[in-house]
Amino acid sequence: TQAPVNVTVTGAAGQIGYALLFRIASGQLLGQDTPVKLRLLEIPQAVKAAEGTALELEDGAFPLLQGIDIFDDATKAFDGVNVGLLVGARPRTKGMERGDLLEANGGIFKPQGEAINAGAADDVKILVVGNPANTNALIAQAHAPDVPKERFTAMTRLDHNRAQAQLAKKLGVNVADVKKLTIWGNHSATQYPDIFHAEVGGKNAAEAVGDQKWLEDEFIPRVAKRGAEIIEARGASSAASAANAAIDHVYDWVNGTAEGDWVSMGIPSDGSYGVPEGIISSFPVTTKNGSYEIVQGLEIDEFSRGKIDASVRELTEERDAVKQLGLI
Ligand code: NAX
Repeated sequence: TQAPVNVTVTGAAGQIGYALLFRIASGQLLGQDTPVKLRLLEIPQAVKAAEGTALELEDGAFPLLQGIDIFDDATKAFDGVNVGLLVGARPRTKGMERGDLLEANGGIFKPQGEAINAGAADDVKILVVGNPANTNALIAQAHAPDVPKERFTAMTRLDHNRAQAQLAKKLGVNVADVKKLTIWGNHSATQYPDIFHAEVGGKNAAEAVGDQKWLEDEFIPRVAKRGAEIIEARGASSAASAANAAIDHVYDWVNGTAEGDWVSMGIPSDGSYGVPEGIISSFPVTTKNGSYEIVQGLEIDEFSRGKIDASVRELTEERDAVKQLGLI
């Protein structure tokens, strides 16, 4: 058997953490042949709650779980990290301006980036879930100059999965029949879920839908605002579905995407599709042997171009704001 993989989870005592940790322990993050060691990071006030979760993890008697350590110090938590799930973040509270939000998160993701730089394993892979995820990933990346830039990613897989489910429902097919969907841009309400290259049972999805009005007035806003719909219904933000998407993101990054399909990941742009180099934006990607590649050569029509540009503009504004704050 393999040596255990060190998985660091921040915000471990939060609601996503609670849904995520048991699935990691059961082998769903990396596969059924890969033992894991969990390294949980929390703020001091939440360490006790994380310890409670650790007791329950023990009670799961997971054969692949080879250890749990709990820290309130990022340098320790990221020591030897192979896979880092950065879930803990500072949420926007009443009266907070965007600048305040970015600054508060800078106070979290800067030291975590430094800790990753100091202690991460050579093969480290980072997924930022905590919002604003794309820009938080950019901040962490900026403070980890010794780690290859492409190892810092942000989660848009929940948006991808939401789009897949909505499209399957509309067409009355199984989600597994929907392939090649793309989320472009920011994990925010400006994101663009693109069905023009998607396939349903081998046919073009946009043609199968044949309803531009549904696309513009229902599908795109429903996917982009699904988070708010969940809060409205549940009285709390998406947790198990977010944890599920984090599992999907990392599993596919490590184990590869299926032939004839792709996934969406927030990754540092290489300038593809006119997205400014360096910002962390969502793209269609295929993965293989632990690395990913942007799907090239897709034709982008005027409608899609406008949507992608709008979301990318928001990302460049966020980047400029954190630059101005001295966070990158
Ligand atoms: P919770 O508030 O339940 O949990 C967050 C946890 O993070 C808390 O236990 C808190 O103590 C901890 N924390 C705060 N600062 C920390 C630090 N510096 N180091 C370590 N831990 C720290 O939030 P939860 O519902 O779990 O959501 C976590 C984050 O995911 C939020 O930022 C949320 O906005 C974001 N989401 C991102 C999604 C995505 O698709 N990218 C979707 C779901 C979710 O909304």
